[in-house]
Amino acid sequence: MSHRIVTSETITSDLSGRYKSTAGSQGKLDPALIDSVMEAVTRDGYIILENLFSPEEMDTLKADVEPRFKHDTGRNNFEGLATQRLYTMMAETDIANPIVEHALILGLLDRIFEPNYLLSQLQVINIHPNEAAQPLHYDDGFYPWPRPRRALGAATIIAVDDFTEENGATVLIPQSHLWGDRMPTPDDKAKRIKAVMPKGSVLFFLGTLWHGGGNNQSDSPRMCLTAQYCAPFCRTQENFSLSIPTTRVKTFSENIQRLLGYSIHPPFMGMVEGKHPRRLLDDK
Ligand SMILES: O=C(O)CCC(=O)C(=O)O
Repeated sequence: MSHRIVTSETITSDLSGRYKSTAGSQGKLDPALIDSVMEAVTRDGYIILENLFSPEEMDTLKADVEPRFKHDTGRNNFEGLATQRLYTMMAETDIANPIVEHALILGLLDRIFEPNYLLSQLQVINIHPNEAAQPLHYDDGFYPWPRPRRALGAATIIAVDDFTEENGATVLIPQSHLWGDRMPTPDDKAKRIKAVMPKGSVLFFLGTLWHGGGNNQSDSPRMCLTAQYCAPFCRTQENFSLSIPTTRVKTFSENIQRLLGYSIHPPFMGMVEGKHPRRLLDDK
């Protein structure tokens, strides 16, 4: 039996008059570069982009976010009982915005998702010494849709500190994005690799890839920034519309505004009173 999606053009076309999509408006990159990165992502489920950001940018980010942690530990073994997490950072600081909207990252997301994909969550994760390994998981697992399937999410993990064999570098199982609905077996776990990378590098991976934070056996914390993105018709993990005041969003770039939900999935998902949500950012 074949499955067909039958829909009317009205349901798929962009009905907004004033605010046409700004998707794909980031700085242009050589399409051949995006092709070669996407080839690895499609095959392996991930890629490491070494030194995409400078060590100095990472030091500046660290100095900005470190005083903002509100808790010394997480609340369970998923958040990490020896791990600090900073949520909703855009409400306080825009230090991470250029990283969230880096042209290469948006270029990859443009290939993976429909226009007007969303930022699903943004966190700083600081794994302290003696932290145990996080349970393996895949990030878009909360969308109840059978696997194997397309990715409904994608993520970046940016090494703010060097990621080493000892200090809790993210652990992942290459090609696990292709699996059906199953848990990792002992054989799969034997194929785990650690995303060892110098600070300023980015682990980019699909929401269907099995991974987790590593155990930190070193004597220093391991900090990362992580941004997760999702398809424009999926619910985001963090409810940024409620947590980031419009007055702050007005000061952000169009890319960030779009990622935070001041955009629509055609014809009108995301509307406010039947209108494009970007109108909320207009000066009255
Ligand atoms: O910190 C890491 O390396 C990964 C964390 C992670 O996958 C998560 O918290 O969902």
